[in-house]
Amino acid sequence: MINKINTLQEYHEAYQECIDNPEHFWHQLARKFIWRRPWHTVLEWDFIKPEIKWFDGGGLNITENCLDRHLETQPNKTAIIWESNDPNEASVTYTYKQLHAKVCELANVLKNLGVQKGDRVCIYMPMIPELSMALLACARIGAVHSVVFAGFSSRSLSDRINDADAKVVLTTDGSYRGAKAIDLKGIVDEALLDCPNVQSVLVYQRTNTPVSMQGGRDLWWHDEIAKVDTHCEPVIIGSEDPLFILYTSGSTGRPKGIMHTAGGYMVYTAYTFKNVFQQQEDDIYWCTADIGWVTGHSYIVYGPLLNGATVLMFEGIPTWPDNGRFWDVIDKHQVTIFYTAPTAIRSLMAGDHSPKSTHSLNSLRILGTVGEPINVEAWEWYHEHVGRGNCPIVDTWWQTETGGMMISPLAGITPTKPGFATLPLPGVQPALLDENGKEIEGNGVEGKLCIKFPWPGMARTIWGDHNRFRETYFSAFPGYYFTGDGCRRDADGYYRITGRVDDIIIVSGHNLGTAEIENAIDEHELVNETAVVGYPHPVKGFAVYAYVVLFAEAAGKDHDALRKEINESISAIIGPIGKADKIQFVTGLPKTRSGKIMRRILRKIAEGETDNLGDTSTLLDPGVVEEIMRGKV
Ligand code: 7RM
Repeated sequence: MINKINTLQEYHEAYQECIDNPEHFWHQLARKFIWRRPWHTVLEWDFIKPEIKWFDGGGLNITENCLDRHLETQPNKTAIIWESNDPNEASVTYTYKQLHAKVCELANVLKNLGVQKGDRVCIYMPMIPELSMALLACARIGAVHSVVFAGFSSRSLSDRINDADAKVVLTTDGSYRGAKAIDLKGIVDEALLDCPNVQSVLVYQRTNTPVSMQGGRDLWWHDEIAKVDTHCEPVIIGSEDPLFILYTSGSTGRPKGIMHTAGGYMVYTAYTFKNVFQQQEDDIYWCTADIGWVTGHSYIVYGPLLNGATVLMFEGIPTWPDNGRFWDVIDKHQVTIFYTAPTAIRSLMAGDHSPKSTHSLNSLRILGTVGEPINVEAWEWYHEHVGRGNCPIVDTWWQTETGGMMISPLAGITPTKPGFATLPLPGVQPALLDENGKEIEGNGVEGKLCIKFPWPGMARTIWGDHNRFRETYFSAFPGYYFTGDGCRRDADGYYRITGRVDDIIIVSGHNLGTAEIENAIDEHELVNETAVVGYPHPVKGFAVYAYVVLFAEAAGKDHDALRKEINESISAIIGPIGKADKIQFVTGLPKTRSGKIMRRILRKIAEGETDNLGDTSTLLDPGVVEEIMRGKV
């Protein structure tokens, strides 16, 4: 159905075609989908305002393309295979026909709760099939989903619910993660103390643990499903109407509600999924991300289902009940395409977590990675120990904001190099910019990665704050979308992402804003001020290093006890993923005369650098640096 590139020459042709006539290129692709109303304009754009519109005037429902269209051709094909956290619990499968029915039922429940087109629904659920159904049910009726990763704290949840002004929350009684059971409903209850506009909470029973149900607000999923049938007409929405909001960390303050619209996102995720993975009809595709992140949205839910693929969904973690779980699951379900993150790869490289001789892994055909730069050692280990030396690796660079993959090999087609995301996909026009905002031409160069032409999957705004959208992505280099990443283009024109150039730390593939963590630490009553930086970590990619200045009242307090309390505070406000690996107590922070903390210096110290600290001449008190270096933890 969706155009597939089959050779390197075809890739180069498609790439060129998309430069010469992007509107024609995307028009031809978009025509392959079910539209209920044709578009009048393929593309309108302005990177200064910024305003981007794809397929404007068109009307569609993405679930018709994910589900209904496959009912004619392959109703009994497996859409979802679900593997429980507990290896002894039976797996569950849904065919396209069954999934369609489940989604329609849930959509009818949402309608009964008063949810209408354009309303926001917050989804806070573990990795069970009902989570995919929840996204699709919202899309079915034109509601805007806002999924919050179920590892976030109640405070993060309430902030996101309020920012999006969601009136319904979908959750479960509890969740399992390895040996742990988590009281999700309890976290929701706590969050909702601060969310006056939430009218209903729909609770799916996953753990059968006792929870409190607030009368007039909380409803059991199964009770409501019992009241509806499996027929639900799709609500047709405009191409440029919102499909979802997904929050991502900002370098300052509050998280940003990245908003994606329906038409362009649909075309882009479907096209990139098909081509990057070179997906075939009989593939069993497994992406280990959580649906709470964009990778899950685009490449567990929308991209694969748009292509009628079979998707494996896994509830658990790689290390439980033992370190072979990923390999067990691959063999059990005969996974052919496996997509994971460098942090997972690095944790499985360590110790004896490698696949054993009892693991076959010979169903695997293609491997993928996403989320952070992958170091050469991890790439080679992945290739040799997981791919058994014969599976192409696609290192896919993209972002929440880009909606889909941007720079990536096409599996088995683009020659790869360890550590390189290789070449831009058709429609993606990267540019490397220097400090003065000048585009650096030619090869063998390095700069800040920008994109100079729109692609259909790109975010359209930050929910409720278009100014911040412009400021964050379109103002550093006027006329360009700025990614926040540094990048090298080597002699062959291959791209290698070198990491963030802003105040975002990627810890185990999760983006954390330094400001966010600092805010959380500052909440401790004995903390005066703090500066947070990332430092390289062998497994997590980066880990959090916090420099903390205490109030005088803290004198004599046990430092290890304080460290524990500070991490509890981070855990409560952001979630356990934000915890600091290292906390150093200092008497002052290196600041410029204008009062700005010089994180550049702190980053170097955290990395273990002792002499090359760069220019310290603008420091108010250079003595502070000496002290910090002496006390490094
Ligand atoms: C998909 C996703 C985005 C940031 C991005 C980069 C980093 C992602 C790669 C990568 C090097 C990769 N969305 N990043 N993929 N860096 N190589 N293949 O991760 O919004 O959560 O993060 O992640 O810094 O800007 S995200």
